[in-house]
Amino acid sequence: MSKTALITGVTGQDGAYLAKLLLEKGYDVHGLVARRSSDTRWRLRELGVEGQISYHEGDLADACSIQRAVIKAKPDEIYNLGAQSFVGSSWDQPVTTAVVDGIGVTHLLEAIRQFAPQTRFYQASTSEMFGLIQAERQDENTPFYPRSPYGVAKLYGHWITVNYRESFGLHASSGILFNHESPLRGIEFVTRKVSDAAARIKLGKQTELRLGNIDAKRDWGFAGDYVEAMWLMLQQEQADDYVVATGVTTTVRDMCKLAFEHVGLNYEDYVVIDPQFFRPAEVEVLLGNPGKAERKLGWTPKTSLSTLIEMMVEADLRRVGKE
Ligand code: NAP
Ligand code: F7E
Repeated sequence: MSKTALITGVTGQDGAYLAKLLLEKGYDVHGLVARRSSDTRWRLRELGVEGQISYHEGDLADACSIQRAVIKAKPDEIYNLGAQSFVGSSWDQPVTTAVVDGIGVTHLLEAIRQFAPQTRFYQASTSEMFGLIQAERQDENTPFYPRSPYGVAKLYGHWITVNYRESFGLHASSGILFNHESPLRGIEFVTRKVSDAAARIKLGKQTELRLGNIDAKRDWGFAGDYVEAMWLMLQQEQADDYVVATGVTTTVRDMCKLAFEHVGLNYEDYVVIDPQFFRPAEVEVLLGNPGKAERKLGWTPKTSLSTLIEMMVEADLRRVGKE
């Protein structure tokens, strides 16, 4: 018998890669989609899976819609990937971020507790919860210190997941994922902003790239690798929490260098530092220790940052070339 999965955030970067992975594994895939005035399914089309998913209209802020989706889909596994996921916007929409990224998790956990207690649950937690880092390499035992309304909301989502596991015995796991990118990344995130700009400048369609704090360091991996770790977490007998990262950290500056070098350009000739892209409070450095995921899940990252950035720049060159 094939398993059924419900993915919230199925139209997002990770949702698209996870839907493809689960379909390849023979799952019946259901997706929660929020009502929007314009099309949001382009990533699913890009991966050729749009027509293979059963869609349920709903919003994480709306408990009724969450209950209905859980009851109708009857999933064996729920992956909660839906979120207001852009750190920068979380200062502009702090309450929406708290409701969707925080309270939305409780809506799902309550629906599972009341209507489907055997359903396994994955919560998309984040390295942003470490924020002002309390250890040089962050693992599952590192204390949290979030630095944005996004980090604070996600910390609530993480702890309510742990709490429902401990209170009600739910099979609820939290994946503390470090930054992961792909050609399907939203254009507002720095890797994609850079790969798109490198392609446009190379093709003569842009003259400069305006960035904020290019000394910030991130532990960047490939989204396609990271969704495998999500799936592995829900295949374990016991639910648990796992850090998923590469164990390598790089400055935004060096990531830019890689992208521009790939198209034969020097980033220093095009990057302009612009105060509007600095944040009210910055997470200066993140570096994960994925040792537990390696030992217990048998998961390791497969894609280096240079391969990832090349993949992104190549995809943007093709896309911009057709415009
Ligand atoms: P993303 O591309 O921004 O996708 C977010 C998804 O959430 C979209 O499908 C979006 O729908 C949906 N969504 C937004 N508000 C919603 C609402 N109120 N109700 C229902 N759905 C809603 O994010 P991602 O990069 O795939 O990340 C997936 C998850 O992992 C997020 O929870 C994110 O916070 C977390 N995370 C990401 C990273 C990373 O580096 N990518 C690292 C750690 C954790 P629309 O298409 O309609 O906007
Ligand atoms: O910023 C710096 C910025 O927006 C990375 C989300 O998926 O990962 C992501 O959050 C760094 C920051 O990602 C620009 O200040 C400089 O230090 O690509 P980002 P993020 O904030 O790390 C975590 C793990 C998540 O959970 C989130 O959902 O780059 N930076 N100049 C810039 N960032 C942006 N966006 N734009 C710039 O111009």
